[in-house]
Amino acid sequence: MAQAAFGSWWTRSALAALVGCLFLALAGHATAGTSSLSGDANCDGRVNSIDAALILQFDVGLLSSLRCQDNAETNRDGRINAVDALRVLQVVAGFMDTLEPPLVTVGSLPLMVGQQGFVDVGVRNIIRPGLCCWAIDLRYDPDVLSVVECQARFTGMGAVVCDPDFEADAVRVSGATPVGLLGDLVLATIAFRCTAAGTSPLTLDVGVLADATVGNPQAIDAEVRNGTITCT
Ligand SMILES: [Ca+2]
Ligand SMILES: [Ca+2]
Repeated sequence: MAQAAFGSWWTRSALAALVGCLFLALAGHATAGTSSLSGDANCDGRVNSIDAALILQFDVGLLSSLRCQDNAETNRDGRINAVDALRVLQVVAGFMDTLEPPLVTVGSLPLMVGQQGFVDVGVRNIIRPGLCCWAIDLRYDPDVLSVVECQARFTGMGAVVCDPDFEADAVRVSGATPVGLLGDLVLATIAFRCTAAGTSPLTLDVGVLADATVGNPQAIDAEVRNGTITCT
């Protein structure tokens, strides 16, 4: 009798300890820090199935908040739900390369008047099926800068153009390839010369950014990070 009672106590205690450990693991309290990593719902610096479980628990109301709630919103649709959890699991399983948002970027430079410098126009975090087609205008202040040269940097199968004289204040970088380009890519390198003192914004105007879906390219919803060139 006493042995049975002890066994029952031990079983309940073990279960309670196990549930406690699972809760701590799922909540990520033991290792939580800060992170802006998309998908990292518990801020432990990793994106894994624990994050997917946390997002699902939040979605069904078992958790009222997440430690890094902004990270849990992975597809920028304004909701944290099973779609976000699925995207996390796709990364875990290797079906997606990253949950970080696609970006179109251009660099920034300080230059002396009369001096020449280079900035790259590129894309980051491109996932499968990859980048197929792009047409991106880089606008600048022609009272401060002149374009010396514009060189397309893509050398694979397809066609690319970098037009330094597209408009009086804009360079156009465009290209197309049947092979989906993945990851981080430099699309063009542009040489500017400072012609007067001042600061010129480098503003990206993304006209086309489409993926390599066979027969039906889809627009890639990318964030834009502009740059500046300061001439002194
Ligand atoms: Ca995590
Ligand atoms: Ca979402």
